[in-house]
This record gives sequence, structure tokens and C-alpha cells, in this order.
Amino acid sequence: MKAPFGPSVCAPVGATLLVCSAVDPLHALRDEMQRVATHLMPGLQVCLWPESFLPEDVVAVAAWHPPPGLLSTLPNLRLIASIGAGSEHLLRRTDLPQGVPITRIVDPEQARGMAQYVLWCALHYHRGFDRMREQQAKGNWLMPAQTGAAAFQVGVMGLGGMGQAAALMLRDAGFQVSGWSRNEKHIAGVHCLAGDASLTRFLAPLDMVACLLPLTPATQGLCNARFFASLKPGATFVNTGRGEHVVMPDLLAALDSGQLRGAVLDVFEHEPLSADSPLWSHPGLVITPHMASSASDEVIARQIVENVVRTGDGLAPEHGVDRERAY
Ligand code: NDP
Ligand code: OXD
Repeated sequence: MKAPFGPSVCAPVGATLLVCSAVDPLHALRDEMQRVATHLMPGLQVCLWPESFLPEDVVAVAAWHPPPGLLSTLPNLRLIASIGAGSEHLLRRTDLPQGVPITRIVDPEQARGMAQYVLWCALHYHRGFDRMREQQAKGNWLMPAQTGAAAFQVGVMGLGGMGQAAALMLRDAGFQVSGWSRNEKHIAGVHCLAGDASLTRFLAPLDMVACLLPLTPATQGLCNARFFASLKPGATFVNTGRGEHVVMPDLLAALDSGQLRGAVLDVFEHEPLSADSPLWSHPGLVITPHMASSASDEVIARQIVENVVRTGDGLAPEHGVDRERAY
């Protein structure tokens, strides 16, 4: 059931929310934004780039990889909203206007979906479903020895909305869980480490490590040869952060040498992953199409239109991104 709407405020004449992506069609999201705007900000027009619009009417942009150059052509822009949890696709742009707040989506239901995805990965490797698939292909009936989840150590990199939800779900499923973040955290039942100096110590005991970090200058390429060598031989790797966290030749070398038993990859430097990529058929990889978890159009539309209302009232938007720290 859709949540009821609060009080509405009329938009100035012509005010436009521009929805844009250079990579995905967003018709359904545009329609949902228009529906929400009709309730929360009557008069606000929602346009889908590249439909025609007047640049001076655009007060807000809701974007996923917006077309290059667009953002610097909008003189009355008051809000730049990522339609996803990540915001690096906005922060890394060279046409980003100074002083305009940037927001992202923060949704507990999306975090729950992420946690379920990471839990599935932990079960996949802990219960040996990767090995069972190999056995099945050979018609081998060989019952594996079983150990409790507490014997399988899972590490979660990034303890924000996504990472904390994953760590808690893994903990509640009985896994031994540790987490790694920039600043120190205290999460009951999760062994938390913080900062670059603790990374090797964090990685050393793990049977599986999941990268749920935002992509920033500090995290780009973090999962490299040294990273994989710091893991226990035969450990497993999951990436639901961003493709550029991983140095792909280093990951493949770790898989081919047996240092890594397997990896689940949901995100890639270039998406969609091209149909002829050799990654699709690598026996050590499970590949999914950036589907670890998405917020619903309803949640995305509501959070963004509410922020258009807030910025129109002169208030700071919710779920702002810190340009300095880059997430
Ligand atoms: P948050 O901003 O809430 O959390 C980010 C976490 O990463 C924080 O714990 C932060 O530490 C930590 N972190 C940032 N930089 C560093 C660093 N240099 N070293 C160690 N830790 C660091 O983000 P979310 O949890 O909402 O999302 C994380 C990412 O997940 C998104 O940016 C996106 O890339 C990805 N994502 C992928 C999806 C998919 O479907 N594949 C769906 C949704 C998100 P601290 O707490 O100390 O600040
Ligand atoms: C993301 C998302 O940021 O899907 O990857 O929200």
C-alpha cells in the first residue's frame, strides 16, 4: 500500500524536475515522480531528458549518469539528486555546479535487500553450492562435510546503511561477522575495525569478504593483488559496491591461482557488461546485473520530490552527500 501524502505546496510557475540518465530509460520513474509531485507540489512539471524543457525552469535534476555537460547549463538548479544509493556518478563529473546540494537515496528496505543478497552469497559458499554445481555437472553424488555457520567468517567492507544491514543479517544467521569502515563503529555481535591501517588484519581470517563501499578516490582499486593476497587461501569475494573497486586482472589472477575460491560480482566498471566479456564464462565467477538491491520507484520519487519541496522552502535536503569526503 502506498503511504499517504503530507501537506502540499504549489510549485512556482514553470518549475521543472528533470529526470535523466544517459544509460537507462526512466519512463516509469518519471511517471511516479509526476504522480508524487501532483500530491506534494502541484504545478511541478516532471520532464524526462531529452524531452524539451527550458533550462531556466529546471529547479532539480534526478539522475543516474546524467548526460555530460547538462548540469552546467541549468542556471536555477537547487538540487541534484542521485536516483540510487551511490552518488559517485555525480561527484566525479566535471560539469558539477558549485554550491548545489547533492543527495542520494537512503532506504532501509533497499538495505534489507542488499543484506539478503550478501546472505545468499555467504550461504552459497559456506554450504558449498558452488562445489555442488561442479559435482552435478559430473553426476557426482558426494555429500560434503558440514560445519556450523559460526566456523565461517564473513567480513563486510563499509558499515553504512547497506553494510550494517548485511552485517546484522549475517550475524543473525549465525555467521562470525566482522566489519570495516573509515570511522570506528560499535555493532553488537560484529567485530568492527576502522581505517586503512587495520585492513590487512581485517582481511586475514576471512572466509568471505563483501565490498559494500562507496566509490571514492580512497576506495577505487582497493581490491587489488595485495588485497587478495591478504585473504586466507581459498577465501571468497563479493562485490556489490562498484566495479572500479576491483582491479580485474588481479582478481582473475587470484582466482586462477586458487588464492580465491570464487567471487560474486554484481557491479562492473562498464555496465552493462558486454555480451562478449570473458567474465561471463569464468568458472570461478557468479555474475549478476547490478541487481543486488534497488529502491522502488515509489521510494525514489517520494524522497526526491520531498527534497524539491525542502529546497524550495530554503531547507537543506535530506540524505545529503558530502562533497569533501566523496560519499
Ligand atoms: P553509506 O554512505 O551509508 O556507507 C558507506 C560506508 O563505507 C560507511 O561505513 C563508510 O565509513 C565506509 N567507507 C567510505 N570510505 C571508506 C574508506 N576509505 N575506508 C573504509 N570505509 C569507508 O553508503 P551505503 O551503505 O548506502 O552504500 C554503499 C555503496 O553500496 C553505494 O555507494 C553503492 O556504491 C553500493 N550500492 C550498490 C547497490 C547494488 O545494487 N549493487 C545498491 C545500493 C548501493 P564511515 O561509516 O566511517 O563513514
Ligand atoms: C546503487 C543503487 O547505487 O542501485 O547502486 O542504488
